[in-house]
Amino acid sequence: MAGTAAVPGADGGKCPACGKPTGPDDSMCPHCGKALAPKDRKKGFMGLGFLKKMKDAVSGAAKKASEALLAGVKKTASVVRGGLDALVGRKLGDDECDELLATLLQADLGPRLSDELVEKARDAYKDREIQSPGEIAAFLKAELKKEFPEQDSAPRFAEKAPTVILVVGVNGTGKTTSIAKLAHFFTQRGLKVLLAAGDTFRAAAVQQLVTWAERVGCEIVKAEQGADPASVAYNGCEKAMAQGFDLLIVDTAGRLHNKKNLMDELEKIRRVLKKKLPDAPHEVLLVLDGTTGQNAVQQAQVFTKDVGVTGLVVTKLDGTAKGGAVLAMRSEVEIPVKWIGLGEKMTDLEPFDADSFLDAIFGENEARIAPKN
Ligand SMILES: Nc1nc2c(ncn2[C@@H]2O[C@H](COP(=O)(O)OP(=O)(O)O)[C@@H](O)[C@H]2O)c(=O)[nH]1
Ligand SMILES: [Mg+2]
Repeated sequence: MAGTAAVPGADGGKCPACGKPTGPDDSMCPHCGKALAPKDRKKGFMGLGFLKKMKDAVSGAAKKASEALLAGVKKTASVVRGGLDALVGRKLGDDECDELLATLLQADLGPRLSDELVEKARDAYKDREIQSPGEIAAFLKAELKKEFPEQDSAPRFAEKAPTVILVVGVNGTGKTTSIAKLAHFFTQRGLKVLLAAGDTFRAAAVQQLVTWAERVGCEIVKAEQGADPASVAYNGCEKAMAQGFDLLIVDTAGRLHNKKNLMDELEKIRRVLKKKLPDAPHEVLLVLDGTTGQNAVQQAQVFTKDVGVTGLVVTKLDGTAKGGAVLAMRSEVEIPVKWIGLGEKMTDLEPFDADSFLDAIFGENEARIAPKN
């Protein structure tokens, strides 16, 4: 493979049958045709082929899983669709605009975005771009689509393994569960994943991640309760580099009683990771509890200012009618939503795909009309 001169045996890149070098993307030995396990593929290099394959895997997963998504966000969808259905057959006057606003607020799209959408719908109706309130769903979908540039939600990978993902957020939002889900997602796709139990504040937090690592079938680096989280992250990074892991995912504590301490701790973890790998962390994911709606939006604003967040994970969308907060994030916080949590199992995570999400909320059969600029 061009640019990936594999050294036999280095970074696991050796066929167990013929002993010849393998590439990072090979599912079969290119020399003797033996099927290769992930451990037999070359590690330590993420070529363009690899990055493309991962991006395809992520976007493919989003499209395929849309049934899970439909089921996951059905509470939010029923609020939105119920509200829009009530307008069908009426003129879009002041009362109807008020009702539309109330519907969007109830689904927690937030005051700013909701106002903006209602005003756009009102203008479009005046300009006869929308002929009847029945077309509002398609119109809103098209307007919201403009807010989500496609490439934005793609996960970030290091050009050369390991990629380091730091996971931050307030306690109880679903950090540890989301880490397990991410580990499962990437392990299933052939990556060698290592976890670092950086929430050393409570012994139970370490144990929770250990249990998940066993279920997922990946390795974990941990320390005693009370140990310095930055040293756990450092040890994780060292092991990931030395043993050819593709991905290191670092868990962190999220107690907010003293925000400055928390931010200092996260900053120290970043600093220490950089000592081992100057580009790390390659991704900082902020986990937000979707059931808290606009509070999640506020948390996003606080964290993104201080911690260099590169992506959002919005969890618990299965339990709420406030899933519109995912859309509010986009207008209030300049960080893309990358993953959404749709349940407590390790399979209940999807890459965020704006099209599928908007379909799930506003109705799949609504025409995707092009918004007028
Ligand atoms: N329904 C549902 N529950 C979730 C989801 N993600 C996490 N949880 C639950 O939220 C609780 C807190 O999760 P945890 O990962 O421990 O949060 P952390 O404190 O941020 O690490 C647990 O009971 C999880 O099972 C989700 O997407 N849907
Ligand atoms: Mg946790």
